[in-house]
Amino acid sequence: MQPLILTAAITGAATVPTLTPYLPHTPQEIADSAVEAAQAGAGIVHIHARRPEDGAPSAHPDHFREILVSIKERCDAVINITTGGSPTMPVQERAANVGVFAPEMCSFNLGSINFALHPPLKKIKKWRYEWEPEYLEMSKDFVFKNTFYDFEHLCNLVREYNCKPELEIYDVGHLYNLAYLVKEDMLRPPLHLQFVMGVLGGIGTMPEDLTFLHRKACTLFGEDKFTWSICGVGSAQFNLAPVALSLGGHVRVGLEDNIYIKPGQLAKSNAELVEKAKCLASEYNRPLAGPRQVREMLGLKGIDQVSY
Ligand code: KMH
Ligand code: ZN
Repeated sequence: MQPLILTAAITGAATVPTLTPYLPHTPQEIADSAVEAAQAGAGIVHIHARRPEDGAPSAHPDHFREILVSIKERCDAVINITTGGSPTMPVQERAANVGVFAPEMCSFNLGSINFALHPPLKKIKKWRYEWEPEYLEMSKDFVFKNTFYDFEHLCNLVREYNCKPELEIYDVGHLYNLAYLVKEDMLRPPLHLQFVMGVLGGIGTMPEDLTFLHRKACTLFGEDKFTWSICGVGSAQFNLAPVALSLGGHVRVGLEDNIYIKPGQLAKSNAELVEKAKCLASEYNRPLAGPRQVREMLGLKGIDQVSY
C-alpha cells in the first residue's frame, strides 16, 4: 500500500482557547507541539500563529519566525504555513509570510465560503479571553473570501517562491475553480488536494461526500495527476480517515480542526491525535512516510531552500 502522508495541523484559527486548555498558542508552545507531533509520526506540520498574550489569530512574521526557526532546529518535518490565516484577514496579510519565509509548502484556499464558528456560544458562559465570544459571534457574518483575484495573488506567490500548495477544497465548486486555474496554466499538476470537510458553510462529512469529491477530482484532473488528503472537522477527523486510508488518500489531524481524541474526551496534545491516526493507518497497512519520503512524494524543493 501507498505510504501515508500524515499532516498535523497544530493550532489553526477556528478553535478558540476556552474550548480546550490543550491548545498551544505562544510561539514556543506551537513549536513544541509541532515537534512532538513530528516525533509521533507527522511528516508535515501545518502552522498558524497566535498572539502570545491572548491566543488570538496572528499573521505577524515575528510570531511565525519564532515558530519556524524553533521547529527547524529540532526536526526535519516539512513545514506548511497557512495562507488562510483567519477569515478576518485580507489575503495580502494572511499570505505575506510566503514571501518572507519561502516555505516548502503553504495552504491555498480554493473558494469563498461562509465560515461559521458560532455554535459553542450556546454552551459556554465563561470565556478565557475577551475577544473569543465576539469573534465567534462575528463569524455568523464571516465570508472567507477567496476570489479569483485572490487566487492570482496566491498563484504568483507559490510560483515565485517555488512553494507547493496544499489545495484546500471545502466544496465541489472549489474543484471547478481549481480546474480553471490548471487550464489557464496558473497552477501545474501534480496537485496536492486537501478535502476540508465539515466547516459550517462547506460540504458535510458523509462518506459519500468524500467519495464524490474524490471521483470529481479524478474526472477533472486525471487519477495520476494529483495526491489528496482528508481534513475532517470535529468528529469527522477520525470518522473519515478510514475512507481516505482505504482509497489511497492521505490524512490530516490536529487540534486546528478537532479537539477530541474520542467522543467527549479532549485530546491532550497534537501528538496524541497523531498517535491515534498512526494506529488507524497500521490497520490499513499504510506505513507512515517520513519527511524525506514526503519531500520525494510531493516533489518539494527542500529545506535548504527556505528563508528562515
Ligand atoms: N482549519 C481549516 C478548516 C488554512 O490554513 O489555509 C482551514 C485551514 C485554512 O486550514
Ligand atoms: Zn490552517
